[in-house]
Amino acid sequence: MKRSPSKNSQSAISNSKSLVGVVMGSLSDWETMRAAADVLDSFGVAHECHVMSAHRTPALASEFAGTAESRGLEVIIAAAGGAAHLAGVIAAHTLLPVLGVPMKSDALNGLDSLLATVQMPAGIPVGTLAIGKAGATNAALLAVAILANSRPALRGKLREFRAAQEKKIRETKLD
Ligand code: RP5
Repeated sequence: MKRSPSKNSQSAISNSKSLVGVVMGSLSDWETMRAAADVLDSFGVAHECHVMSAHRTPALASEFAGTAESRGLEVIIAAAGGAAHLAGVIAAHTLLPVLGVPMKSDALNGLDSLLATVQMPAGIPVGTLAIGKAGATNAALLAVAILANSRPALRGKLREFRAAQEKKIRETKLD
């Protein structure tokens, strides 16, 4: 399980036994996407994180997606900002479920990223989450839920997570 995104094309495709691939368009997205890696870590889900771009490294994005299933990945989380085409391009090259996370952008606060990620043409789906850290967190939780369909132990951990979250809120006291 890698804890930081690989930074060059040579190391951007791994042969590890990761179940989830987390990819992002730029190293500048990592500050946000760490949240996804942290959630996957907390559930003990093996994952790999890489930087690749639909625009700046199109061949790498296509190679990563095209070989993902044969390398054992079961879910891909793809984050990008602005003209955010990474999740869509990845989805076009694989049958694996692709979860898109729109990054908050300087120019339009992530609305551009959201629309670019969510407005896929019929036939190639991207499950799009919220803009920014909430989306990164929920993408990882959704990846866990997908994997948990066929992994009872992981499903148990997800149930415990929900119960702990509920307990914390029920016990919240205001001044
Ligand atoms: C996108 O452009 C990236 O996903 C990032 O969110 C945005 C800005 O990238 P940098 O200019 O910071 O590398 O491709």
